[in-house]
Amino acid sequence: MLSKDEILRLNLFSAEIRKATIHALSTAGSGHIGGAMSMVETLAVLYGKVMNVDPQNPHRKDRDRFVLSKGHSGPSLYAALALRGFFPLKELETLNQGDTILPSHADRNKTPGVDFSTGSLGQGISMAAGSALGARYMGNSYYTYCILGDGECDEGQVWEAALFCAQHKLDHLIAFVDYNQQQLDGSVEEVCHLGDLRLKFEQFGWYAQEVDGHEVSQIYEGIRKAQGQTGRPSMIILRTQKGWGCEYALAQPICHHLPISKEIEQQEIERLDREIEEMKRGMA
Ligand SMILES: Cc1ncc(C[n+]2csc(CCOP(=O)(O)OP(=O)(O)O)c2C)c(N)n1
Repeated sequence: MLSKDEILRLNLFSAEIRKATIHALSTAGSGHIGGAMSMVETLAVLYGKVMNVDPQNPHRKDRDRFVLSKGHSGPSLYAALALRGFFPLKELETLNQGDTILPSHADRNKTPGVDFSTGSLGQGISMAAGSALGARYMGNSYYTYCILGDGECDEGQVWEAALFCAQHKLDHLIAFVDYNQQQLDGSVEEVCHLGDLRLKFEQFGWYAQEVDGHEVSQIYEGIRKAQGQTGRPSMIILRTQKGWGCEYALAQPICHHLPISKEIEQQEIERLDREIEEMKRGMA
């Protein structure tokens, strides 16, 4: 179980990831804010607590691997990596510009700490399967973590990979679906309803759980339970809201990709700074 201090530290990390992401997106002028925001707490738990990574040596062989299968949400991953020290925070201001190390979608050839190139939805979970199987062949015990989008689950490749992971008993693979119920231009229900996603993964042979994706303690507990599994892969369905933690995005009917002005950045950063102060006071 996480201590109160750990929860505070991870909530503060989440707020810092949000601030750095909004700054990067407003410097670029626009971007995939909705899905970047909804997975922030999971990034905070992974990069702030769970994952064995070394910013000084991003290619260390025994590191845990991370696949951002919903690769368009790169900006909040970059913010988490920068805050962990993989590269200077200043780089966030080059998001999606020519010659940047931080393209809109994740690219392993450009960004320290990014293990897999993603953006074509549906493919990341296959990469994660390969990573987990590769660890076994190499006699390495690292974990592979992977975040999928709920809209992404409309891709047939996700289900082919899900069968493969169960067939090969990939118990060092822990995947998440960011179940924010929205995709690019509408709700998941309207575009292609997923039904009972937890049951579906269970039927595919996975150990599946559902947690509040904005509660760091629940995410952490889910990961600990998943790490206790042997002989089957794990899925953690994150109940989230698209745009969470950015009032401007939350207020839009569709917040997948939005323009973000400097005025909006200022309002959001001031609000997040107030939240940070309140969190710190609450623990004093
Ligand atoms: C194969 C493929 N088809 C279409 C797209 C365009 N696209 C980018 S994001 C997106 C919606 C993704 O929705 P979801 O997976 O729910 O992500 P989130 O809401 O978490 O951002 C689409 C259709 C793509 N990147 N790849």
